[in-house]
Amino acid sequence: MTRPVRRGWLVGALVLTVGLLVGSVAWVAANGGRPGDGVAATSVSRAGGHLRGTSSEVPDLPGAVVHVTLSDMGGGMMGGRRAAMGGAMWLRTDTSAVPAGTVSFVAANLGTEDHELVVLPLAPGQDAGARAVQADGTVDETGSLGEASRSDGAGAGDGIEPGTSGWVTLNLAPGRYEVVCNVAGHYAAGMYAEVTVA
Ligand SMILES: [Cu+2]
Repeated sequence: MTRPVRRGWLVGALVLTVGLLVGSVAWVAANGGRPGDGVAATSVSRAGGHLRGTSSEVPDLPGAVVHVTLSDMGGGMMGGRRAAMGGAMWLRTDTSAVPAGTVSFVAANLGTEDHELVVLPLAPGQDAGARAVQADGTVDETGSLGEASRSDGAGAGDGIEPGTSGWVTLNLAPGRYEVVCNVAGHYAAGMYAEVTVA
């Protein structure tokens, strides 16, 4: 009476075990079998989603990747007052030099207000941080090579909201570039950094 029941249970357990084994082998084949791709995508999204402290899932971006941190002191003051203080905001890159060609920028906003990333050329002899600030608190974007100003997305948008990332992929010729946040008052408050493309 008990034996057939027990055998049935054993067969069921065996089928389940084999099924799990086949399933995990199939999963490894599907996810671990691609050389490089899956691993790269995972590490990049980790960089965007965890290490950089934002919720955005950053895709696998082509070329050399420059991670940029955008931040501010918070505290709820208006941009104009903060700009007048100077140095209350910052823009940092994890590298100051990349090879020419395809370059992707990932901008993580760790601050308390919207920021953005604009890539501008630097003329020979021109220093980062030395652009004239216009009456509206921005700097001239003439010659811009592109920008990341969208929350959780690529390219231009309405600003990168706090706790999110934006990104952009550009083709850069050798030269010196200045990456800036051109929200009114932010350049004057310290949001710029130099990147050399060689
Ligand atoms: Cu900013």
